[in-house]
Amino acid sequence: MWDDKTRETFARQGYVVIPDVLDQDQLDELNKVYDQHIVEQKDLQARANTENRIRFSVRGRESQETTDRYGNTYWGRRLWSKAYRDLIDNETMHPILEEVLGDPAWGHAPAHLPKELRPQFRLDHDNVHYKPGRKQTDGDDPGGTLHGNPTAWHITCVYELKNVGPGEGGFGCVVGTHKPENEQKLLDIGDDWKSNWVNTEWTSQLSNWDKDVPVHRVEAKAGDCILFTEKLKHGTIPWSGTGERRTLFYKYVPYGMHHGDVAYDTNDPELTRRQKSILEFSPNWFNEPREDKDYSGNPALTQLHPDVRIESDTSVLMPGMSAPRIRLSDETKAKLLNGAG
Ligand SMILES: O=C(O)CCC(=O)C(=O)O
Repeated sequence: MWDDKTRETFARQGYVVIPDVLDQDQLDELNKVYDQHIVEQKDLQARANTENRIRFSVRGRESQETTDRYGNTYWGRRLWSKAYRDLIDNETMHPILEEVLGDPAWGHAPAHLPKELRPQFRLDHDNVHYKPGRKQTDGDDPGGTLHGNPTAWHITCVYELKNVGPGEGGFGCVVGTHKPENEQKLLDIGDDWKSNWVNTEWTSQLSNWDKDVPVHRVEAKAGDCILFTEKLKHGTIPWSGTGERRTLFYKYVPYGMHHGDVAYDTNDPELTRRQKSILEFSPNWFNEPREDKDYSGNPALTQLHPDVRIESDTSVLMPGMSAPRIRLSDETKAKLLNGAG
């Protein structure tokens, strides 16, 4: 499943579909809980009739605050059920995540991440996308804009709970744009390529789109996992399937690199030890908090690892890849430059 051919596909495209990751029993449970907690909720039913995508998080279903051993505050309580918790460390995806987030050659982990910490990746956040089946009478669906950046450091497991057939929409991307050389081809298009990237009933692609960087509309069966790097330009293609879109996104980061600002409740007694370790904040970090967020509830997010560096060494990278951007304040950079860190 994750052999050299799959690695090569992932390295070239920036995404790969790993087939049959979930069996029918897992799908049945995930869909059953989805039915109970999501689709039957009246407010969501109402919103399902609008043109907007429905997005929410597995973590945020109920809220309750708890505190971990480092004094961080966690928000949210349950990951719905065993099947949802088991996706945190899915047996097929776990070794793949460990490699892609642990080996700096892929450009997610900083090159200076000590070897013993490399296996310790983390689930940073998650999303759920839902779309009801489309009817002739339904109005416009604008889809989403392209985003992603070659210097990103997180990767996503996209679990499809229902089939996504040819041309139905859902996950789309511009193949190869996780590499700066290909990203440049998009930047050279000029105009608003972020919004005008795909031809559908409701949207259209710019006429001067560079054919070297084609858009892929990714099809998948229920139970498949689309693995993509957030370095890749990707977005939501308007949904035109007659059936529902039910997609789960589990977004992971290397040890000591955070993307979001909230965390999971690791005091949940139903989590396994391995799941807890994948959810728990690291005690120290290789990047610093975002300036636009309040981290007072999460003091450990500000503790830097002694080996922090301003930049990741690019000599370790696979051909064409970018190193992760190390987010540090100007003050920290100045200290590191002066040899104080
Ligand atoms: O599959 C989709 O709808 C796109 C998802 C997306 O844009 C994201 O996860 O950042």
